[in-house]
Amino acid sequence: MTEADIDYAPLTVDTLASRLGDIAAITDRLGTDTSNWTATEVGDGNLNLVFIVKSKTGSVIVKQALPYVRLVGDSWPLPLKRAYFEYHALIRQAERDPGTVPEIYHFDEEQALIVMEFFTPHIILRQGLMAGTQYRDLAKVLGLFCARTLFRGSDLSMDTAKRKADVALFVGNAELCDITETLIFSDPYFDAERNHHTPQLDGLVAELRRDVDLKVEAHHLKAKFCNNAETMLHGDLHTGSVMVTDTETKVIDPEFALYGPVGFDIGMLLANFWMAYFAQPGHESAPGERDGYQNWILDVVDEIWDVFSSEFSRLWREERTGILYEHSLFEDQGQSLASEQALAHRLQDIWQDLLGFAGVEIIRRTLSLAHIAEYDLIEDEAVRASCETRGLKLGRQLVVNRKGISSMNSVRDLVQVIARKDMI
Ligand code: SR1
Ligand code: MG
Repeated sequence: MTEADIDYAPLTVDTLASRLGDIAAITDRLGTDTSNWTATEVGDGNLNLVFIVKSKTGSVIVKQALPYVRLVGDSWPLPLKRAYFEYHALIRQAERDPGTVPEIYHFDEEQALIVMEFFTPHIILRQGLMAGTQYRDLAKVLGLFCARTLFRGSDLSMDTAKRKADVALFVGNAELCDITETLIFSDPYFDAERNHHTPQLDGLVAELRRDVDLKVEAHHLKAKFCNNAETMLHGDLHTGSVMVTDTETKVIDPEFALYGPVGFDIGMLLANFWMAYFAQPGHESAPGERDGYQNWILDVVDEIWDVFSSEFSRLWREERTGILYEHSLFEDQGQSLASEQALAHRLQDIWQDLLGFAGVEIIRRTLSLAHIAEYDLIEDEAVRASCETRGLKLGRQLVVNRKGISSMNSVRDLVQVIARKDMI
């Protein structure tokens, strides 16, 4: 059966109650009297329908894949099966880092829909970063989430037959992988049809596209992304995939899940904080108003990396049950220091990879199809271009010079030097 043969139909606010009103997992929460339900479509992402459905007794999120890319329209078809991969990723993330992702109440593969926990009063982190709001425990939750999901989805931890079965399962998410491979690693480096950028960047864009070192390194990173099925990645871990309140942080939307290199998720995440940092002058009401907030963003980045590396190290020492770096070869031979040496090497590889992946993420969010609200909502084009230019300068450095950047302090210095320079 192909997707064309099935009885799929997109939900609307008017049909949702009649179509979902007899599903126990939903009526348990909203009640059986669907006349009390209200549905609002709130999808503001690039791909799907998202409904908040409420009644007097509860609320749920209903997320349904559309057969095309919502951002572009039906000229860009996209398979419905991405909901299946999101469902499988959410189940695995919930096991590996309990309490951080939404609980699933119901999954309908044919209708490509997932009914899940509605996080309220949480907002999308990207909105909070534009508003200049600080969040407690944000870095801790994100650092732990990355370390636990990335370690526990790999051959450092899993039964290898199960991991191989998972690699086979997620390999089917080829079309979403293709979006990442194309939009992140290739499109920004030539005049691709879907690209767009702020006009004042024309000169810099031409320079970047002539930059042989940048193009070669971006492609080395693409090769790493395509060839290294190390662990199950979230696959799209930017600040639009994080929901927050003052005290809680949650991670959503793993429909791009795939097996890939450990450094990818964390690199994409840090890139989005660095872009939020450079975008702040476009959101302040007086010059310098957001200086303190920019420092807070850099503190968050420092802490995410610290928490990630400590938790990854703890898991390495306490949960290394997979086929890689077996205890029988190291600790059991009285060679704990050898296992520490191997850990240091792995963290060093992850560090260099994450810098590179962060760099290409920054560049693509400025030049390729899918941009970020922090930049796009800056109305003054000259201000927007100067924020974006700073990001591009950092992105290029991270991609080309990642092997020469040894610590987060060096990145912090680099970010601050770039921030002080006159750009346009
Ligand atoms: C066509 S989809 C564009 C982007 O939106 C998603 O959130 C991913 O980041 C993807 O690259
Ligand atoms: Mg998304």
